[in-house]
Formats: sequence, C-alpha cells, structure tokens
Amino acid sequence: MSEKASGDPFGSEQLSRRRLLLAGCLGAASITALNGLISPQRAAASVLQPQTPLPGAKIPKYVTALPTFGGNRVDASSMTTSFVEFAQHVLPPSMYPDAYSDGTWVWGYQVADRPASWPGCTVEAREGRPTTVRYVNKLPGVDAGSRVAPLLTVDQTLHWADPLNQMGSFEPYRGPIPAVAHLHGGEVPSTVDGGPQAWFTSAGQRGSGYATSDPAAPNEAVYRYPNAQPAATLWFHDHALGVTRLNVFGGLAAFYLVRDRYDTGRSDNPLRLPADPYEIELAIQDRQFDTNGQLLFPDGSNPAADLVIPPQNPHAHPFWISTYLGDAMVVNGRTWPVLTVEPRRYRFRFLNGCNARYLSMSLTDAPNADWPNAPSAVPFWQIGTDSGLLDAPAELNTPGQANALPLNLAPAERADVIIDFSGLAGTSLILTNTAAHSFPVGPPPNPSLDGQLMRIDVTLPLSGRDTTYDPATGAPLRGGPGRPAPIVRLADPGSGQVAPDVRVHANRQLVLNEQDTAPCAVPPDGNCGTLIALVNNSLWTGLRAGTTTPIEGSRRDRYGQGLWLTEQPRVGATEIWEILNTSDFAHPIHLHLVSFQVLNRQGIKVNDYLDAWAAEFPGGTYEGQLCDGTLGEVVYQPGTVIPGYGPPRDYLTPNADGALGGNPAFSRFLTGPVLPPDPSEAGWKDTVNTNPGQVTRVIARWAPSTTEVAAVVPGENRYPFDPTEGPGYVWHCHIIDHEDNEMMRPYAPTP
Ligand SMILES: [Cu+2]
Repeated sequence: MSEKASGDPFGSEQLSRRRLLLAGCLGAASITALNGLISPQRAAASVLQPQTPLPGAKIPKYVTALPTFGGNRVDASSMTTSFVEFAQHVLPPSMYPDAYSDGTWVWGYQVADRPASWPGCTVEAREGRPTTVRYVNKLPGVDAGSRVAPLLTVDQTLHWADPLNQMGSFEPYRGPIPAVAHLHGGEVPSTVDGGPQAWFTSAGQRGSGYATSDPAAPNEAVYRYPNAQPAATLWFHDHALGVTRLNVFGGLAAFYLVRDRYDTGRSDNPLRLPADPYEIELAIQDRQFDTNGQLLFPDGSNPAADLVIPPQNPHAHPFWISTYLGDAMVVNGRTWPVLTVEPRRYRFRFLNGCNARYLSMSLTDAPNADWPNAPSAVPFWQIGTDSGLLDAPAELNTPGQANALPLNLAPAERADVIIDFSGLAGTSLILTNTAAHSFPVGPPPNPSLDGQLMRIDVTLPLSGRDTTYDPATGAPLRGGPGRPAPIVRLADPGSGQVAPDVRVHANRQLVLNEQDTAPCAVPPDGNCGTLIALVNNSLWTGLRAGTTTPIEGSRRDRYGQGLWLTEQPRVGATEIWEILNTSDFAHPIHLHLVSFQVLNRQGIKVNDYLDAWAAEFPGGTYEGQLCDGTLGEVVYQPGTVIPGYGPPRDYLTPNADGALGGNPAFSRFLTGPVLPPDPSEAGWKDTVNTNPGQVTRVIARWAPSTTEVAAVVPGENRYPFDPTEGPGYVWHCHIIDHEDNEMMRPYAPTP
C-alpha cells in the first residue's frame, strides 16, 4: 500500500464522490445496468478525456466475421515483437463516427512482419527449439499524444511501476507507458519471465526486475524462451506492476502455441487432431465502449459509465475499481463475431482473456439464445487444459443432460476443445455464457447481452471426408504408439488423493483475504466495497503495511528489487499448497514457472476460521484506512486482523497440520467431503479457480511436467536453466484488477 499524498486535488468533487460511494453500496441496483437498465446518460467531465458510454445493447451483433490466425501464425525461432498503438475495427464499421472511421484505438502486439492486431498474431513454438523474441516498447503516453492512454486512467496510489517516481499522487499519470510481456504457462528462466518489475518504457526507463538475454536498446528486452515443454496452449500478455489491468484491457495479449512431435499443428499430425483451417484460437474478452467506438475503462469520473461499481474507496484509491466487467463481448478483437464452419470436427483453443469475468460456455441453437440457460445443442470434448493434453477427452455440455458441466473458464484459464458439427449442417449456433457476475454469487449475465459471445454458422460445404480423431469414441490422447506418454501423475484426479509413490516435501496453508471499506469510513452507514484483496494477508513487497518490517520468516530478494519472499520451494521438491479463500468471491490463482495438478477442494467453516485467525494478530499501529476513507496510521487492537501484516505467525514455523504459511491449522475447521477436481481439470494447469468458502489444494513440483515421479529429488534441478537465479517469479490472483492492487507475491525456488 502506498502512502497517500497530502491534500486531495479532486477535493472539489467530494460531494459527487460521496454520492458515488452511496450509489456503489447499492450493489444489486448498480449491477442491473448490465441487465439493460443503463441509467440515463449524463454529460460529465472525465478525468483526462470526456467519454459518453455506448450501451453494449446498441452494438449490432453477428455482422462481423471472426478473425482467425490459421495459415498466418508466426513459426520462427527469432522475431521482433513491438508494443504499438493502432486502430482496429473492433465494432461493426457502422458504429464509428467519421472522425473515428479508422476504428477503435488500441494497444497490441506487432509480431514479426505481421500487422499489429488485438489479439496479436499467434506465435507457434516447437518443443526443443528455443524462441528468441526482441520486445520493443513503442507505446506513447498521454503527453506524447497517445489516443489510448487518456482513456486508461492510471491510479498512482496503487503500488505500481511508476517510471516517473510519482507514486502516491492522486493525479492521473501522463508519462511513458511501462510494459512487459509475460509468457503465461512458460517453463522459463526468471530473467525472461516478464515479471511485474521487469517493465520498460519507450523512453528507456526500466523496473528493478528488468533483464535481457541479449544486448538491447533502452526501450527493448530480448527474451530467449527454451520451449523445453510439451505442446500446450500458452499465451503472452502484459504484466507491468499496478497497470496490468489497463495494459491488457488496451489489447496486449496473444496466443503462444507450443507444438511437439505429436501435436505438430499440421494436418498429418500423428494424433489426427484437426489442423488448419479447422484449428481456431478464441480469445474471449469483455469490453466497454464510448459513443465514438473507443475503449472505456470506468475511472469514476462519469457515473453513467459505471456498469458495476464506481471506485469504492476514492479517498484511498481515486480510480481503481475492484472488478472490471464490460457490457460488450469480444472474441479475437471483434464484438460478437460470426464464424462459418463445415459440418465436421474443429479444434478450438479457448482463452478467457477477461480482466475479471468468469465464463461458463455452451453452444445453443440461435433461436433459443435469448433464453436463460438455453439447452446445449452439441457436446464439447475437452482434450487439453492450460498446460497440455488430457489423457482422454472429457465430455462437457452433453445435450439433454441437465447436470452436464459447461465449459467453465476463470480469467487466464485455457481449454483445448473439439466440437463436432457433423449433423448440424445448415444450423446457426450461439456460444453462450451463463457465469454470474462477481462469480459465483452475483447476478447472471443478461441472456441477450453478455450472455452471448459469438455465433457459429454451419453453412460451409463439407470439403472432404473428416478423418480426424473422434473424441466421442473415447480413444486415449496419451499412451501408446503415435501418442505422447501419459500424464505424470502427482495427484489421482479420480479420488482427489496424492498419487502413489509421490513424496510431498512441504505443505503450505495460505489464506486469501479481502478487506472491505473500514466500518467507520465514509460513507458512515456500513461497508461499501473492496479496499484490498491479498494473498496470505501479505503486500507485494512483503513489508508489513506502512512499515519497513518484513514478514517474519521472509527473506530479501537477491536481485535488489526491495521484495521480501515467503514462498521459497526447493528446486525439485513437490509441495501441496492449500489455498483458503475467505472472501465472498472466487479468485483464480496462477503460479509462474510451474504447472500443477488440482488435488481436491473441501469446504471450511470460514467465519469460525476467521475468528481464530483474527485472535492471533498482536495489535499495533500500521497503515490502513481511516474513518474519513483516506489511508493513514491505524491503531489495531490485539485480536483484530491487520490488513497487510502478513500471516499472524512466523511463516516458516509449521502449524499443527505441519504446514508452512504462518497461519493456524485448517484441519479442525474443515467440513464436508473432499471433492476431486472436475474432469476438465484432470491435467496439468497453471491457473486454478478457488471458490469462496473452500480450501483448494494443488500439488506442484519444481521440475518440468514431463519428469517422472522417481526422477527428481529436492535440490536437483531438472530444468535446462537455473530457476533459482534472476529476479524470481510470482504467484497471484488473475483477476487483474486484484493483481494490480497487491493480490500478488514474489516467489523463488531455492537450490
Ligand atoms: Cu482475486
């Protein structure tokens, strides 16, 4: 948490801010805006540029073709990828006034010699062949004439990249844009992980975690990715500290498909998986637009633009909102596009690229699309998770089966899915979304607005017999000739238990907690909204809130970034991380470097646990939210939670369950059965959904996913690089609004 600057330059807006806060407390009422009851538009001054929201319902659906990347992916061992600003027809062309006929100004990746696009052109990597990328930051800031930066108000009261040393200011930022590309799901050295402090700007400022594989110009970093991992659906996206939500919202995201000798991407691949033009990436994101067709990210300056909530604690953070939800659904950079297909099998790489929105997807006949929970028209056969192929396909969306699972994806999760359109010739299908806002307890999406994502018309003639792999036969994807080896099992997904012969070297019990507005803070009538959400009650730095005291049991990072590390697994070790979500909402948790397996989930008596947890805090004076809503020194009584203190106990002393993490043992508060992972989670993953009121257990090993169980011991490094060197890695919530406000921790493996 950063220190608040003295004086509030927006003091003249106190009254309207107060009104905003009160409106924000009527959570259910404000959320109805997404259900079509958008309040009358008001002309209001915006912080940097006035914008009038364009209701998503006014955007015509299904008039634009889905852009695809097949035949145009970049399959090269070295390339230059620039971060650039450009215009793209995200909306149907008729939606743009003359002055904006070029389209929506966005940020995106310009990969190799391909034109810049949002999402960027897909990179195709091959196992065993490193990819060297020279990343070049060409993004202009507000003062350099950017047409995007004025729409993405940087909140400088968050702990953020801060190239001009203005942290704590209540003024919006106007300088060069800090950015850095993270390869999500990549088993890579930390020097090329693209972590939060590895950012660099077009003007040559650099963060304290910056590194480059080769000499680079001031606005560049060169990353050499080893690609020593099997085929998987990876993606790369921005990760700059405190502005990731804005940079990704601006458009900095793209697919990175790892291929191997089984999943080659060619039509003669040994697995007979559908290949071009029958393999299609789908990056699903939600956005809001203004009446000029430009991006709109609410910053509290125009109440008519607040689809969910205004900034809930404007005296602490003037522009930050805890949950971004847009009212326009975008697939591959187009609102509600159309894909025409042949009546045959297709392979789709689904990515939930939303800032905060969960997705629960199925395909329904177009005439039914406006119904809530419209029936599924065709099964989804999931063949792969975040980090590669499943052993066998998992059937989702079985038509006629009321309890069939939809395709659930939390932000940043991916799914590799085969859909068979044979027998559906001539039909029109809508990809629907039924995931609640503020998952899982918020209101459902509007079936005719954010409940629809894209349309698929089965209108192309069949161009030849479909001889591809048929998942409906249940034939295995792994094991046997022409197929990759079965998944190395750390967990048995059927029982939810640790797999035989797996030795667990450490267990961590970690608490996700959310602090709402202090009870006495403005408005005086009760809690209003999220002030901060944390992993293990710890700030990004590992220093206790407002102090220079590190968390007990932490150690200083060796790269000089001013960070204090708590999670320090030994390289080669296997660990169970039990993540207890004490908040009211689900959070997707992502670990860098390693893939893991979901062990199980289990209910816990959250309130009882929180009482026991709070009782262990010692009291004292730390930075927190004062009664006037500002941040300042707060005196905490013993037995009350001190947000940002870290866990109440020494991190490294095992608790009664033998678990590290500095928290009282979970076991005596557990309730209900141990729930094995969903069939769609039965493979390697790098991001896992943690439901509120549950302990989510994952089992991770600091070794490549292909290393056999018996082939590695703690202290042994099986990576083709040293993961204990460099600026280190992070683990964090992938609701990037949370990640940007402290819900992230550095971590590093130790030798
Ligand atoms: Cu979160």
